[in-house]
Amino acid sequence: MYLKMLPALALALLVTNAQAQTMVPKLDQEGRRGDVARQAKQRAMEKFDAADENKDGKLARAELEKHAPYLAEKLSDRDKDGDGFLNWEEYVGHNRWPR
Ligand SMILES: [Ca+2]
Ligand SMILES: [Ca+2]
Repeated sequence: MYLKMLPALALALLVTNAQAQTMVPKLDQEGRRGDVARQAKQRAMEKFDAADENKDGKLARAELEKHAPYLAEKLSDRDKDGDGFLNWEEYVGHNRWPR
């Protein structure tokens, strides 16, 4: 009885894992997921550009503190290349939405 259910359970776990890895939809995805991705990217770009006051394409700590304090607190975590600024990929936290 239990043994019969194992393959289904294993499959369910695999699917869940795959979904977690693709939580961030790609921009070129068809249908609703693609629409959501494009809209979310658009909103993120507007916020990024509004926060980037000196228009150097990256967010300094002072810009983050003013516009996105929650990211200023996480700057050292999010700043993957360690230059003290958040670039676009570091700001959105993934590289699936190239600018
Ligand atoms: Ca800036
Ligand atoms: Ca950086």
